[in-house]
Amino acid sequence: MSKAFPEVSAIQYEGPGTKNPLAFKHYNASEIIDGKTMRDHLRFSVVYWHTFRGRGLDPFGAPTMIRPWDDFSDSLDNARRRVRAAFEFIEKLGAPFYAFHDRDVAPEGTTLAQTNKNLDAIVKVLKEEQERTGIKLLWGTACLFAHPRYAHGAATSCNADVFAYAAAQVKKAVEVTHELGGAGYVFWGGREGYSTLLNTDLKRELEHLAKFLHMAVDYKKKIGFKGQFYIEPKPKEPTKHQYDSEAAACLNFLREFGLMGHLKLNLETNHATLAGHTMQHELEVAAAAGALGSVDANTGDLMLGWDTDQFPTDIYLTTQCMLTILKAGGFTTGGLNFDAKVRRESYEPIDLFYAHIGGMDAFARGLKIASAIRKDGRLAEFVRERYSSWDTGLGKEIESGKSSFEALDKYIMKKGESSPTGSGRQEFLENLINEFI
Ligand code: XLS
Ligand code: NI
Ligand code: NI
Repeated sequence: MSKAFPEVSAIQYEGPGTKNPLAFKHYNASEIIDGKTMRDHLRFSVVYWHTFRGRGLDPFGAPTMIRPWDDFSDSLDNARRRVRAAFEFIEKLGAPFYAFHDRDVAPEGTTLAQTNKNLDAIVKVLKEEQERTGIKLLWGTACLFAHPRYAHGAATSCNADVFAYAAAQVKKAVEVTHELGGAGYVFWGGREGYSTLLNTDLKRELEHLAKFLHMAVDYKKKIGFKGQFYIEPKPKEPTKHQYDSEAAACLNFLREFGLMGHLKLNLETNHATLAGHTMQHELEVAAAAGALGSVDANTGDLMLGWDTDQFPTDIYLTTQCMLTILKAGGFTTGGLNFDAKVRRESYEPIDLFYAHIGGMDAFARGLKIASAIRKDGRLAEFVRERYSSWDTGLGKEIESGKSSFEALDKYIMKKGESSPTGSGRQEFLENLINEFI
């Protein structure tokens, strides 16, 4: 087969001084940071849907993307060619992982049986390419949002038949993820929400979603799939309200329905900002619950209220992300998955390289900066000192559960007023961060 990207060879690390736009300035895969290679810290992943299925169409205009290897038909041959092109791209880029939805890789047939057969045919090619290149599957997932049958939801549909269809689809998607040695599997509730409460039994829908996930957990055990399950929060779009709206809502749902421990969170930057949070907030919330799993690395446009899925280039953002990820002990099964798409105007194949190289360099810098901040120690020391009243005496007693309202009342009555609290020093700390950027 002729090459999809004949003008590009393997992207190399050339260092910060290079003017070569097809080289890394900061991502040096084998460089050791804090005892681990950058490759193992960052675990970059390329998404199949935006990068190999995105065509640049929007509600106002036709597709723009030029993809010479793709005739845009639904044939299996086209799907096979696309796999070869995808792996050529990921291999030249030097990303160790990829991620896909079942329907990104293989076309739907007229029945589920036919669709599953199509999927099997393409999984065979994916497996071949994984073996040829050493590229691994970060996670698989099922598209439970594109087909009209899912317009009212999948696991939260008002129609029990649709729930059954979704279950059968996820069963198959988990099987192929297992077959491909996937490190994880993602549940993103693309239609699990509502457009109006007037027609919605919210309590029942949430219970159904929980039942669905419990069945998935049972099935995972049954087939011996050891990959990590994740749930991916997003507050809105496509529905007006999505049940998995943000990290805290997901954690509450998992706890309420006995699913904690079975699923971690896959957090996406643009979803965090749509929920009115910073990405670092979402990461901290997940980490505090021991549920920080993986990251869909992208960024939104704060001027726009939808999921623009742009490539991350903001060093301040990547630094904040890496500070929290390093503090939480780094990725185990998860990674930095570029759930991001090139702009409609960036329609040439080469733009896919520029976009990913930029995202990888931005996170590599974030990693180096975060590691330097941690090594320097002043930030952590400030936070430690700020809470030092909890390390001994009264604070220690409260934390260890040895106190009570009566005891505290007695203590403060005797003292008359609390001791002064030190300055929060926000500006000082912001300046400190900038020292490293
Ligand atoms: C959409 C989601 C989706 C998930 C996978 O906004 O980010 O792409 O990551 O279904
Ligand atoms: Ni995502
Ligand atoms: Ni998204």
